[in-house]
Amino acid sequence: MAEPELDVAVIGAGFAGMYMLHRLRGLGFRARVFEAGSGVGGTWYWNRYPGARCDIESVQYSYQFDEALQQEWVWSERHATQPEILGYAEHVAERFDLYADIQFDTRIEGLELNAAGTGWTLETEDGACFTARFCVMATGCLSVPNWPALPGLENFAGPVLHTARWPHGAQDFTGRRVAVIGTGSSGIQTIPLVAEQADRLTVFQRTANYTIPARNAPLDPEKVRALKARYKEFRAEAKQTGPGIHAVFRPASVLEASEDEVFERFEERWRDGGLIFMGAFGDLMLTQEGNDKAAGFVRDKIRAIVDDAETAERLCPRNIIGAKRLCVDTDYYATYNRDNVQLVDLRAEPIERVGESSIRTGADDYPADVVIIATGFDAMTGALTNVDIRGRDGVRLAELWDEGPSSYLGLAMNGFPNLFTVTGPGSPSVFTNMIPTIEQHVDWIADCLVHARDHRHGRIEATGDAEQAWWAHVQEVGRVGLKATVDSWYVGANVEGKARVFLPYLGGFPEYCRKCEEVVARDYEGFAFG
Ligand code: NA7
Repeated sequence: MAEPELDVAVIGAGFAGMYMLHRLRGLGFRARVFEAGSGVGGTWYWNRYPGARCDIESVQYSYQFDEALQQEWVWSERHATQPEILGYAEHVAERFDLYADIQFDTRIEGLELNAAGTGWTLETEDGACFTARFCVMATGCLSVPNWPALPGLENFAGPVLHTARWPHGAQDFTGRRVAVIGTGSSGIQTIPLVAEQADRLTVFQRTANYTIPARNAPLDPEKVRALKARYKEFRAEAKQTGPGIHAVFRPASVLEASEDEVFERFEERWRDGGLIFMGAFGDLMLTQEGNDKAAGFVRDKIRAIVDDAETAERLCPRNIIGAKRLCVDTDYYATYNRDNVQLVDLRAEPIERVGESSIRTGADDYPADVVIIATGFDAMTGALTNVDIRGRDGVRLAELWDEGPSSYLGLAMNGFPNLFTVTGPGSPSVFTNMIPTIEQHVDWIADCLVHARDHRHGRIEATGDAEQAWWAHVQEVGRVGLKATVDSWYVGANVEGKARVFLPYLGGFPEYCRKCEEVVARDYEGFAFG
């Protein structure tokens, strides 16, 4: 059999693929990254809509593998904008000379396991083929756009812009009538900015969402200096929390606190802003009664901010707060006080048809020159099932996962030897601070590859038993509390026809790391080598 061209092929040049490449090269592996886009950054390359920002604080949403990098890079704001995060990714690519081994504008369409089960053939969209001993899918959790089935959308005369595939270059909405469909994080971030420009903005909301003020602001250089003086310790402390985020998570029970205290604590968190709102009490996600207190607090805020009582009620979510990912915004609710903004409740009047220059619901016809689709992603599995991955005996991953995915640690799948996933389903990924979690996964994969090389193993594969046991554990932990009770992308419920399965691991970052370390200590327990 011919020698494969590469030791390791990495798919995707987001934060996972970039760091994977850096590690692999440092270890002497022949590695190349294949990237569909024309630049690095992954989700931050594609999601260029106005208002796009990270909901994790910039000083935490960044790499820590290189002390000089984290000391020298200067973030300007508490929550970094998409252009700043993209600039950071580009800086890292240049700083570590990653561009030399990234092949851009190359979409991998298929992966085929060789007959011996010891390597993969990669097929690109253009029909080119590459061979590699190992493949690492660094394809991201939020990278495949979810397009809504809207009858007539193809006949709309103006631009149709998906937040997750935003065109390069500024879009000018001045004098235009804009429709936004979807009120998740992307919609909530972009709506206030589009409203400032557009002549008219009509927001089509299917489910009202909870959002907390970001309280974004320039970073205080003094505070940053103090943080950088102990960055390593700060990072280590962050890793001890469930989400891997440095913040105060109060363990106290909301059910045992007095009404005054409950109000005080929520008020404090609302004032401070950000995702950490849910850290006000330790049991907000455990009981309906406790959760109602947080939900009720936010609903009262919405009613206080939004002038029109009917609009305020439409904006008030009725489901569990924190079951879907909490949103973080700047002036979202207040935007509905503008004369040029209108909210349409799709539960009361579903979209019937998109016309050439309007959107028709059961109740009215709303004129539009531009449609912004903010309907999210085929999260966590979409980027894996979108590649035609054919494992042992020609089994297709997409077919195997038809009833829902399964994975060992979110890192590897039985039947697909020598294939790793970074933050795959069954990893803590989206419940944690993604970049540090990516670093943990990449380091684990790098160590595993070195182990295989040192022991002259040509094949590494998760065993079926280990995968089943881990997946059962992921499902069991996912059922704890209220998270799984709501339709969300965490359970695959946002994509029509997708199996409803709990996708990320809810057991927390420390517990996950402990398990990964234990696997290694037990000589890669749950993996078969050949
Ligand atoms: P999300 O959070 O999945 O939000 C998508 C929004 O689009 C949400 O309001 C959906 O309503 C709505 N949606 C989806 N399909 C439709 C159709 N067919 N018609 C009308 N409305 C629809 O995606 P985002 O991009 O905002 O954010 C994803 C993550 O990125 C976010 O959680 C952060 O982690 C960053 P629904 O609630 O399903 O009724």
